Amino acid sequence: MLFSRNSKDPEAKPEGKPGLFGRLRNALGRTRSALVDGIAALVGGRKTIDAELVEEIETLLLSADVGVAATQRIIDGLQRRISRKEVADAEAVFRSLREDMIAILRPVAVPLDIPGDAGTFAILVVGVNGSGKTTTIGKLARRYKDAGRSVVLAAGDTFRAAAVEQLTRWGERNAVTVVAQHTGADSASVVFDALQAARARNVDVLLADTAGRLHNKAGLMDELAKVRRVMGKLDPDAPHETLLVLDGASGQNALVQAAQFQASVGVTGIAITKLDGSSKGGIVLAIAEQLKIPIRFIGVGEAAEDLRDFEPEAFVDALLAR
Ligand SMILES: Nc1nc2c(ncn2[C@@H]2O[C@H](COP(=O)(O)OP(=O)(O)OP(=O)(O)O)[C@@H](O)[C@H]2O)c(=O)[nH]1
Ligand SMILES: [Mg+2]
Repeated sequence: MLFSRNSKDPEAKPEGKPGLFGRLRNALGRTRSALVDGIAALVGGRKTIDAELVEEIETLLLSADVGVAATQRIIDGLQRRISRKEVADAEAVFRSLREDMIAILRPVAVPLDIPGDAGTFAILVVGVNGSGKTTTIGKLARRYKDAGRSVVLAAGDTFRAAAVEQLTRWGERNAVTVVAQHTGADSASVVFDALQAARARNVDVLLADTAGRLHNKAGLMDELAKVRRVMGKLDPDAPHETLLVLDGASGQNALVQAAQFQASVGVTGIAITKLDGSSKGGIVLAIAEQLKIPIRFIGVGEAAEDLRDFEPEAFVDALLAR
């Protein structure tokens, strides 16, 4: 565990388990205390909402990794409302932030829609080392199984010795077939075999793991492009989704990674993981404002149910909860 969860949840269910919103709120606790507690302290101690206060809020947003562009938009919104005399107290400040944050996030909150009868839907999962690719695949396998979909996993990370084993464990836990070869095998060939098998068996969803790779290593990015190409030989629309997994604690570097993966292999969706361990959850806003790529999922813990559909209102409310 990267942090110890706050067990005191006023909305806790009778059996002692926090509800979905409570879990999200707990998970975002670090970012919230960096951002919201700071703003509340600033606003609470003042009689007037003035320029100096706005500047301090701006600094807090930037240090929570909200990024320059999204911060500017949120601050502009706040200033506009102040000049219209709509913001006179702390509540109004928070309302202003909430409104603009949701406006930034809403356009990228596009759920991953898997059609029911269109053959195997192939999801290629990419990202830098340790961002959470394999774990996200395991969580997705569980989610799709629970929804009554058939699933096959492709152990396309043939580089790291323990990678196949890690994926196989997720497969076993969820009674899902894992197609794998030996360490050092050609990743494209593993994914090709897996997609072929999945299509032959009319499987609904193929989830293809890949080795973590630094976004600035051209050779490794070419290898990913090859994986894409061979998938396209079996089905011109495959991969139907290229899901980039970004570590929510990696700060502004996540934006650089995304740009590189986008240029090399094309990215159709993003999952942002480890928001539970990070005080920099504002990166979600930076990603939304600057990349305009759909954010499909957020990871807020290591358990299967800790992969959530990305819902802007729930996210912002959990972030700004006091
Ligand atoms: N707290 C927390 N941990 C996570 C989350 N997602 C993944 N992890 C942890 O992050 C670590 C790395 O996850 P992996 O899924 O192995 O990452 P990967 O991208 O497959 O790594 P490589 O294959 O080495 O590139 C593991 O310890 C996971 O349990 C999350 O949302 N929250
Ligand atoms: Mg992995």
